[in-house]
Amino acid sequence: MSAPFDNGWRLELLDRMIRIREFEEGVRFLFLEGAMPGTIHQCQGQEATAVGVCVALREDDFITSTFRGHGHAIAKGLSEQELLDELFGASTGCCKGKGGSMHVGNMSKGMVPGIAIVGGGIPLAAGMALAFKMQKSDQVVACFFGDGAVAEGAFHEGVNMAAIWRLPTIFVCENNLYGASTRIDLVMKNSRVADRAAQYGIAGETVDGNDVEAVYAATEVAAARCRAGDGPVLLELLTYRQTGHSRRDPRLYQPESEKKEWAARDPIEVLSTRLQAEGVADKAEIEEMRARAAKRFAAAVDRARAAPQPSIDDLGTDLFAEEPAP
Ligand SMILES: Cc1ncc(C[n+]2csc(CCOP(=O)(O)OP(=O)(O)O)c2C)c(N)n1
Ligand SMILES: [Mg+2]
Repeated sequence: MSAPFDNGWRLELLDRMIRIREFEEGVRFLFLEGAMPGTIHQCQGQEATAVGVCVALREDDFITSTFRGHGHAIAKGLSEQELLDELFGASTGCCKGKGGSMHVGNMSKGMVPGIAIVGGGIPLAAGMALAFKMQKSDQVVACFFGDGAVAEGAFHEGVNMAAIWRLPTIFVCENNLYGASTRIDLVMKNSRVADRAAQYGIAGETVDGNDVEAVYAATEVAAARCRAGDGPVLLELLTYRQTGHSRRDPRLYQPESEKKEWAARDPIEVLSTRLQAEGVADKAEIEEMRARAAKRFAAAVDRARAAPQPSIDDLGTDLFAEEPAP
C-alpha cells in the first residue's frame, strides 16, 4: 500500500469511513422499517479501526471479523451491494444470502465470513497464519475482536500458540469499553489490553482507535513485523460504539458525559477537521463525498430489494456433509 500521508490517500481513508457511516445509518432505517430479517450489530463510531487496519493490509492478506462486521467488510473492499444483498437474504449476497448480517465476508477479497462466537475468530486466525507460514507465503491475518473476547479462553489459546510459533497474526482488539452493556472495568482488573502482550512475549501497543492515520501506521508496522517472521502483534485500538450493541439496545448504560466526550472524538470528524485545517479538503468537498456515498447506498438498496431469494435447491449446496447413500 502506498504511503499513508499522501494527501490523496488520506482522502481515500476519509471516503471509506464515510461510506461505512452512510451504510450503517441507512441499514439502521431499513431494519427499523422491518425490511430485513434477523438482527444487526453496527459500528458507528468505530470506522477508523476498520479502515486503518484494512487499508494497511495487502489485498491478499486476510481478516477475521465478528458479529459487528459491516465496517470491516467495506474497509476490506467488499461492495455495499454484495453486503446489502446479503442482509436482505438474497442469493446474490456475499454469502449467497445464507449468512446475513452477523456472517458477512468474501474469501476472494480476503475476509473470512464473520464469526459471531465472542473470541471465536482468534484460534482460527492463528490457524490461518500457521497455514501461511507452512506454505512459506508472506500473507498476514488481522483478527478483529472486542474487549469482551479478552477474557475468553480462546484468546489465551490462540495468542499463546501464535506467539510460540511466531505466526503472522495481528490481533486487533477494538476496545470500545463495553461488552454488550457490561463496562470493561467490571470484568477486568487490568483493563489495558495491550499489557497482556508482554506475558506472551510478543509486541503490543495501545493506539487511538479513532485516529485512522494512527491505526494505519501501527498496522503497517505490525504487518511488516509479521512478514519478517517477528509476529504476532497485539494492537489495542481505543474506540467507542456510538450506537446500541444490537438493534434493540438504547445504550442507557453509557453515561451522557462519556457519550459526549467520545462524540467529540468522532473518527470521521477527527480526520475531516484535520484535512480542512491543513487545506487538503474543504467542507464542500467533504459534503460531496458524503452525498456520493449516500447515492451509492440508495442505488444498492433499490437493487437489493429486487434481488432474487435463494431457492429450495440452494438448501443442499455449500455443505460439508455428504448426502447419505439411499
Ligand atoms: C462465547 C459467547 N458468549 C456470549 C455471546 C453473546 N454476545 C454477543 S456479543 C457480546 C459482547 C461482546 O463484546 P465485545 O467483545 O467487547 O465486542 P463489541 O460488541 O463491543 O464489539 C456477547 C456477550 C456470544 N456471541 N459468544
Ligand atoms: Mg466491546
